[in-house]
Amino acid sequence: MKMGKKILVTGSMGQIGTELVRYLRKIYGSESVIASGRRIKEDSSIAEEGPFELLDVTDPGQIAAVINNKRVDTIYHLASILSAKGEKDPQMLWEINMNGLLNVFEAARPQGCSIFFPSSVAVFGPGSPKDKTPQDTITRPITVYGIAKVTGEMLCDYYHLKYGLDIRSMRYPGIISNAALPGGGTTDYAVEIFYDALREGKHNCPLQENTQLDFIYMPDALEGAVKLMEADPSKLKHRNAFNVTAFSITPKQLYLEVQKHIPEFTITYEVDPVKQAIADSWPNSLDDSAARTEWDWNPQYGFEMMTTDMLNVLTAKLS
Ligand code: AKB
Repeated sequence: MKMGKKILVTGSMGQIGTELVRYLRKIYGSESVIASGRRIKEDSSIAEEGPFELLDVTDPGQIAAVINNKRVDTIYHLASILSAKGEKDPQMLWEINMNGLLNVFEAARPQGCSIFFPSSVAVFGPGSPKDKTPQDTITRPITVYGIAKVTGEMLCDYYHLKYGLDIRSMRYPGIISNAALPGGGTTDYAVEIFYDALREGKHNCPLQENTQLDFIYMPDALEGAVKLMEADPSKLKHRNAFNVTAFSITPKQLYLEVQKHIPEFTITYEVDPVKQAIADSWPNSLDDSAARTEWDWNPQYGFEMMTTDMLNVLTAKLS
């Protein structure tokens, strides 16, 4: 176990936070990782498993108090609204995602905390190359979520260059996971399809069957975040933010892969125009060679292996 760090995780009851807190506690020790969130969710045990603080990232004073009182030196700032939900209330998204990030930077500045900021494939837009989208290319998104992520990436650079904060970031594609559900994202279907296959034997997909998007499995998302934060800074030519991916699939391909395990499983398509427009504006596939070269991004789970593991874990969980 690596000791000596004091880590704060914001948004700890979300899809990534729930698993990242447990992962970090295994590496750095339970008492070294402070989970936080605006409220305690009834279906989450994160607040009982180790240190927890009620923390609203839209309140700068609350963040500064936790950082100072708990002597925090590293922040994984996950609190955010996802893409599809953001389109329903852009102002709320801006308040939480953008002003929340600014508040975290300002509170972290006097203490010189290191910060992990999850960016997203949502930074890309219709003008970006669709296939093998390069690390450095046009980023003109059409969602408020994407605009906040691009601005966030630029602020990461600004706070690094101007104030020397050690901020690192990666552009997550859709993340497939089996602990906490995602909510309000465009890629959520790729998690819901597993629950629906096992519980109902059918799934109603909000995206067209041929909509191709990048994904990674949660164990790789967690390992990647810590690997990036632990990487030798002299090797990082890019900081904000690295493209990462493991596999690029369509709803139909995912359906057929799940059906190999559950032959009676069926799918229908009822397209959500908001989600479809967002997905259509995102890349089909990313070029993640910079992450592979600069800090050894090396996802372990491919498409088939992820599907088998998801079904095994969820079958045990739901039985
Ligand atoms: C979403 O769908 O909004 C997120 C993302 C790709 O950033 N999962």
